[in-house]
Amino acid sequence: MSRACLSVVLTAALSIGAYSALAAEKPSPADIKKHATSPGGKYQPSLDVLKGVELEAPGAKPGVPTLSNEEYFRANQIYFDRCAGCHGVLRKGATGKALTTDITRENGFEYLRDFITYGSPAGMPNWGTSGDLEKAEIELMAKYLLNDPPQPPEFGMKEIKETWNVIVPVDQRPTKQMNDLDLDNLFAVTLRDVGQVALIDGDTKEIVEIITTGYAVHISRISASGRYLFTIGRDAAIVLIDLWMEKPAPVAAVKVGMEARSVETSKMKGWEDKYAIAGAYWPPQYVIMDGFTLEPLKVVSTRGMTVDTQEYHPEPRVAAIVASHYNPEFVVNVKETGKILMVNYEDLTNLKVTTIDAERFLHDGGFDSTGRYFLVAANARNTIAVVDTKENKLVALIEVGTTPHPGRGANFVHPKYGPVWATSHLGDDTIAIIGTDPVKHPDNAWKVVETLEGQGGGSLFIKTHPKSKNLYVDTPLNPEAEVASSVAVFDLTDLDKPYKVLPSGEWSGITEGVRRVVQGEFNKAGDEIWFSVWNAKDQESAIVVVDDKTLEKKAVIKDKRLITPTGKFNVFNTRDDVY
Ligand code: DHE
Repeated sequence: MSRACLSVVLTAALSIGAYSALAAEKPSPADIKKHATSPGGKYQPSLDVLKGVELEAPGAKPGVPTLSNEEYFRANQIYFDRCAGCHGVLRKGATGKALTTDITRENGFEYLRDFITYGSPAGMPNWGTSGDLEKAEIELMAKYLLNDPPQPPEFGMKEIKETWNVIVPVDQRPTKQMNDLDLDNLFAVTLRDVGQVALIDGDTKEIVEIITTGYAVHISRISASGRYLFTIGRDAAIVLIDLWMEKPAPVAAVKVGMEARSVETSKMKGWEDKYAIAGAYWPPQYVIMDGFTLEPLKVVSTRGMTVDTQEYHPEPRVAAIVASHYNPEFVVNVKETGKILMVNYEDLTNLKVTTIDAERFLHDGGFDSTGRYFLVAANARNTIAVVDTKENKLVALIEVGTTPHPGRGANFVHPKYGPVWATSHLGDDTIAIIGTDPVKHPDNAWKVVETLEGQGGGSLFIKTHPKSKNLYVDTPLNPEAEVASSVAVFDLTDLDKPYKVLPSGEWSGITEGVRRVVQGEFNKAGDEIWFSVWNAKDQESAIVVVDDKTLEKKAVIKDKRLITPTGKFNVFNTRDDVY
């Protein structure tokens, strides 16, 4: 991870638990010493793109410190980078407390300055005593919080259309695959800090193409036909790549907002490839597009009431989106309100949306092995929500460990409990195994049937494959470098056996950096798993390929173009939801 990017993840994140911040008493020096930032706390959204937007300073107000435009811009940068993930873009609160001026002005400058300096044991980071912010920066932030929050611009159909670009019209694209790549076994690899995706041949392990995508590109998804690859950057830029071209290349692009993380394409029988959808963090909205050209067709806001207290939330971000296999629908997870929207794309004019009240702070998730049930982590609520995508109903809310982070999770058949899905956690070392078969194993369904103990907290992704007998658990955000650079492997035929540790960072041969080992992804055959060895932008990174049978190193992919590799998406497994 680059230093800048690490600081984005670490510092933005540091604000976890800030919810109790301003409501609490000023902390005592003894309490201040209790501060510890958990790995979960190191993983909050940073409004990375918004921080670059020049927003005008509010005019002078009696009793409120005036900031120059320059000071205001700097304060906005710090706020969007480090605070907005928890306190919200509009400062109306998310996982953190609201910081609106009715609250901040009552507390006053000195209180705010001290609170930012020392933090609170409940979770507000000690920005000053940790050395993360200088005294002058803290004073600037205290003054900034006394001023009205900025209102970043909206990004409606007009703005979206202005960014839309069809690079190769549909009628000028090939009518058959023009290259001899084994497309099903191609991997799209996020090169995070250079805003690129590397297409790597799963058989030869050669880089086929490096394609420029959006800023700090986040994920790739693949159309139902396997022809079109969609990438989304944190700047909400979507790039559509045609894998049939002689040299796979972008054929369309569009920006669906200013900050985003998720993209998906229609997979229902009869609707394959037809539509794409992307969800934005700012403005809070989702956009349905033509799947072949990215023409924006429909923009829908997610602003609304929370599922628990039923209060209005002005900026509920769109987190994971998956495509239903049972209905012509997208499953859209709205983070801050806790709603799961089943968006039916049959008739975009008379849009039918089934709203399922789940739990607040939905983040990431995946299907069970049948593709019928979708399990998603409400991470700040230590809960997995399950929805039935056939009946469009909430099935269960299951309490798991601290800050679950499944990625898409892992499906396997448990020797005792039958079909299960598992998640690891950012906030503790456990792996929660949940029964998913309400027909043959009704007593185990939608319950944690077993909890394993892994290497430590800071896990982001867990993975297996229908053909594998292993469960791989990464720990890239663990504070111990050795744990962050290795993977724990459990034997699925005997979960009582101690896990094995694969020192993938060491196997890469790289000696510099933390070598965070992140996100296992299987090849199509399910006999090898790829891990990114993720280092800073100016350091060497790699991909280590592990033989699933022997658990030995099979190959190391190194190339000077492989800068900050993180997520990897095998075309076949991503298209068919195999995990
Ligand atoms: Fe992710 C998935 C949001 C930081 C790598 N990430 C997701 C999804 C969301 C999300 C909502 C689900 C998308 C879907 O399925 O439709 N990620 C966020 C954040 O808000 C957060 C915490 C901070 C931020 O400001 O972005 C964040 N994510 C990261 C990283 O730092 C990671 C480790 C490295 C990187 O490339 O940025 C990272 N996120 C990933 C990956 C996936 C992902 C690899 C897809 C996993 C999969 O198997 O599908």
